[in-house]
Amino acid sequence: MIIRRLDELGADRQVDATNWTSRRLLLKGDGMGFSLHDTVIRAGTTTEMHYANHLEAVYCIEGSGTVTLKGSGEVIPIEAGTVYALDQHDEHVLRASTRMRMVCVFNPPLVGPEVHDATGAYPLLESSGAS
Ligand code: 9YT
Repeated sequence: MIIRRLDELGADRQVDATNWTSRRLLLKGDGMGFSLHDTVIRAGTTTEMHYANHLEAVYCIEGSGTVTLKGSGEVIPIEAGTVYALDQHDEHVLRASTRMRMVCVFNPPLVGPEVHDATGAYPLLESSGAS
């Protein structure tokens, strides 16, 4: 069994981007077949994402904002208790009205250091590169 606590995560499991901080509780190396993140989105930010290489489910546990689907233009309100699952690799824009805290699951799992590329995707990495 793996036990991991948010307040005990090392720097190698925390990724800071301009709009968010992702605490990566479970990664590919943990062997679960998915990665599990506790992610804080900064208030007032707009983030364009397109996870072409991954499926992601996002469960909002704090705060509120919207997700806009780039294809249809549909605007979906997100608040604590809402999950959205990007089952079509949906290109989308997340707008955080307040600080938001999200539990995110990625399949295939992230390996550790991934940040968005210019298209809003994460690359498919085989390992974190750490020795
Ligand atoms: C909600 C969302 O996708 N935010 C970007 C960060 C990502 N979820 C992560 O790596 O934790």
